[in-house]
Amino acid sequence: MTPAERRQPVNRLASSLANRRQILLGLGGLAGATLWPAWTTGQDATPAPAPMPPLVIPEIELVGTNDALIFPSAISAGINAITVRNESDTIMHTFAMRIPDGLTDDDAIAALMTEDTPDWFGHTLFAGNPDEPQPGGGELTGYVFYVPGHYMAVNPFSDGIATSFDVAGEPWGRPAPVADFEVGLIDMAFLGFDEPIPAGPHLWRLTNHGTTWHDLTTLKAPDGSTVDDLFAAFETTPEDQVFPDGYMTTGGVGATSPGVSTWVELNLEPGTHIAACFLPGEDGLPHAFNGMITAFEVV
Ligand SMILES: [Cu+2]
Repeated sequence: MTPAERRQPVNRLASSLANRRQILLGLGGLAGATLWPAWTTGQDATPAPAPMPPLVIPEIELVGTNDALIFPSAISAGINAITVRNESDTIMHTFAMRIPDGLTDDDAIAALMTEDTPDWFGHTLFAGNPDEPQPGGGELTGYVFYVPGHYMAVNPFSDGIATSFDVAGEPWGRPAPVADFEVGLIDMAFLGFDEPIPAGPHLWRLTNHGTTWHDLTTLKAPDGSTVDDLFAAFETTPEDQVFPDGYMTTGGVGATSPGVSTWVELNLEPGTHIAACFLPGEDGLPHAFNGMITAFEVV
């Protein structure tokens, strides 16, 4: 096979690029070691591969109202841009989980309703998603990677309203967005809040490096306040109020499984904030009560 003949499949693949998997599979079937120098030096008049077509990331809306959670019944696998809009009059807190093959929506709802959660619940996939947009139309946008399967999205703050959806197709090909910040979630702490965070809109990537589910809530707090101040304020907060007076949610991400990355654009104002994970652990307590909470400054 001449070098030109070897290049043909590569050029054809590059110019007809539908996703990266095609390229990877194509190169894997060729003599990569001899192919690479000829392909990169362009020693003859073979035209350069056509520019790659843009890889379009689907834009999907998740809308919460007082009595419904609205999401497409089917989306494509891979990275999706998710905008969560809160049209209810209270906090919207959502998560999406993959229901294991062979189980039904009813099985998933039963698992959510019982205190004695079944085994699968602890290791099914929680994909992470932008979370806690402001009531009355607030929006948060982020990026979520979905593997194929059947999912259920739940908003526990509106009487457990849920909707299920299917994810199908090839999850390869759409590149992960480039984030401004990296935040790590571990058992039981956050990584990445040692330095002040610049104010304004920034894309955060959160990765769960732990062994159990985690999420992130950011709260605008009274300037100079500490985690202890927040805990003290909770003690006098009425039961029907989610956060104490003076503390306002400024967005975060919903439940995220170990090994999963999820992205959210947060737009924080200067001042003291709190980052916390309120997901329950095996002891039934929110992780925040076991140390997964920190104050940080936005400047
Ligand atoms: Cu946690």
